[in-house]
Amino acid sequence: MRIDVGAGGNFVFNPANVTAPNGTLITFFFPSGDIPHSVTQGDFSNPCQPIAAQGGQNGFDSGLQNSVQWTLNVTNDQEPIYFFCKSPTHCGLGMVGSVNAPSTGNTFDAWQAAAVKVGASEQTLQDNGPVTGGIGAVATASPAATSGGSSGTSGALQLGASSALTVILGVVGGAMMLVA
Ligand SMILES: [Cu+2]
Repeated sequence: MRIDVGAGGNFVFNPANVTAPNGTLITFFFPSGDIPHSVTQGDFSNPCQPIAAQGGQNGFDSGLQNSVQWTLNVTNDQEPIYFFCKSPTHCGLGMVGSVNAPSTGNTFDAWQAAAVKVGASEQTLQDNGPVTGGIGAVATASPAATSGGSSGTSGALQLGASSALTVILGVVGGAMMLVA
């Protein structure tokens, strides 16, 4: 399952709410560019702030990133999982998402409305870098570079192939220079 971060250059996750049973891998694709984004686990009752640790377990946090992909594994589909972007002002502009949010009560729409209500009062957060683990969904690795997320896994493979080609050409070029 794929979620695009900052899709279309907007302060959104797309899709912003997904239904994902246990074992679902959700891969977030971060765009290239000057504006970093994050996928930071939040708490419905305290929008635009990282969720408090539960039983010694912190919420997941990608850290502020560009041009990476990052995967969460859903481990508790019985509770909704809320997340937001901690890049300054983004959450208050409504850059939030959810996994398995209910259709009534604490819905995605209610979560986003609560974030927008925080708006300009949003507190700037420190970037403490990637946090693996998570509550109800866990990251097992830090973000990894992509080609910018425009073409997903195949793009990453293409980038790998072209990088290898560049290395080969570089070696050939170096050899030629030595011969010359
Ligand atoms: Cu953002």
